[in-house]
Amino acid sequence: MNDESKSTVKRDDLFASPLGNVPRFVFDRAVVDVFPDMIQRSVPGYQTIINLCGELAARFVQPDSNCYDLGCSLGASSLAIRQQIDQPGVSIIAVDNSAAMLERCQSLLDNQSSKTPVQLLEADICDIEISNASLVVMNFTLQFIPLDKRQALLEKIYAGLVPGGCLVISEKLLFEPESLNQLLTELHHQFKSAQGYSDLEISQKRDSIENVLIPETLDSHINRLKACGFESASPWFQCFNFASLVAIKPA
Ligand code: GEK
Repeated sequence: MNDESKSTVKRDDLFASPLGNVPRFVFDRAVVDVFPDMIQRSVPGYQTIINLCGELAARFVQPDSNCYDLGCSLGASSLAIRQQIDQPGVSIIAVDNSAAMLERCQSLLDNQSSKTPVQLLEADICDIEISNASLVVMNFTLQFIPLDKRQALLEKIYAGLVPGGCLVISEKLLFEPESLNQLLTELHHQFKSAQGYSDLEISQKRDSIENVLIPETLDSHINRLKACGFESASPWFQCFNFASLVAIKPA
């Protein structure tokens, strides 16, 4: 057993004390240490979405193809995918630009026995090559990509998918009109309160992530996917202002 499997999940208290000037959110070592707790208590439906990535992998992953986990963090999606597939010749390529995330991710992957290899790549997902992909998962990562780079990234994913390949995108959403956005935001904050976050934690995290995480409307996502060639694109899950979409490349 290595150190990772012995450690318990650390509670996220990064924003619990008054910080004065709240720093811009970054995926550093401090975030890595609390990440599993942070994402579970901040994203309603997170575990359901991760589990579904495994189900979709069982359905869509083709022999001798690649799966991509873009913005893999600690590899939750890769771990779920790897558990559900037994097709031969499959490689999972898990990409993140945070070295701290990937270091921890590697030790978590080492704890799971599987015949499917996972290659970790420290890179900007806008710069990597995507090829021979039967499944691409981008869970809560597109929202961190500059708006003017999103179309090109989605076009690259579409081109790299094999016919019949599947893209999963999970995102925090923006709503229109503003009154509806306000309602969904308040419901999300209520969820975070129920998960044990204080009002101070919620407001400091919001300040830290503002202009780092840029949400878009569901219509913007669907329109972009369709413009890239994904004729079939639909949300399959939504809880408050978080949703997950599937998009299928025509066979
Ligand atoms: C999960 N998918 O557990 N290139 C590569 N990685 C990036 C980039 C980029 N340009 N921008 C941000 N990241 C995971 C959760 S977290 C979501 C994904 C969240 C990485 C960043 O380092 C972080 O690890 C991840 O995207 C976003 O299902 O924390 O809200």
